[in-house]
Amino acid sequence: ILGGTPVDISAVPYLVNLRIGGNFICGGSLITPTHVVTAAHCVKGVSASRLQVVGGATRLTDATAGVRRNVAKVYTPKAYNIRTLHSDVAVLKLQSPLVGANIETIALCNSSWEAGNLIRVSGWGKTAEKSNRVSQQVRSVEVALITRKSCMDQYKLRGTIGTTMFCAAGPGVKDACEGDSGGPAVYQNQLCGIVSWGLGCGRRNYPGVYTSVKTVRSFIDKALAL
Ligand code: 4AZ
Repeated sequence: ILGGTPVDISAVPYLVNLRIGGNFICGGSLITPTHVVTAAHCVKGVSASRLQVVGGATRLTDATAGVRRNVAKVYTPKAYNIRTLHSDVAVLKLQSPLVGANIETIALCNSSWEAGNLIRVSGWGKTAEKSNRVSQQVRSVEVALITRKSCMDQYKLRGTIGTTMFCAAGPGVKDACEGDSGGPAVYQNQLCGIVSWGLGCGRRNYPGVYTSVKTVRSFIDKALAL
């Protein structure tokens, strides 16, 4: 997270961190006591048995912090495209309910928005593009939603802003970064976006790109029913 502030996990109790073999890889959001939404690019091809989810932890270190759960199943949509990051969403089914202090579920998106509305993004990602490490403490920032047209114009030949994506950035140097992927973008107390990609972090003319939860809602609902 660039341009944000450190927060306690109690301010973002739906935010979980994802680990492979104990190592932090991505953020995620708890949508039922046994389901986490994250980005497909975080978990595609990873065996569920290697994945763990930690809730209720403000800091990444400190092995005793938070509540840890193993993952039983990883679901990604057929439409996910590893090159374009179309449909960059995954649902993780946990082996047992993730409950405890400062752990809460978040509702899926029902809201509509317009350019300029602010959406809250949180995670343990890098605090500068050129940094070589993630943040130990969770951080949070509000970024402004950008029209599809202006995002497409800004990315031009540097990427495709597909129908499952939306863009947000600034004002000023405010953005998600590496390590924030899979984490929540929250509007009106609803999970409306998933951190997906961007060219660098906090660069002028290259907004953060998010998976639009509304556009992948049918996949999420199907995964919850499995
Ligand atoms: C990443 O590499 C990443 N500035 C996530 C978000 C953004 C850029 C990169 C958005 O996971």
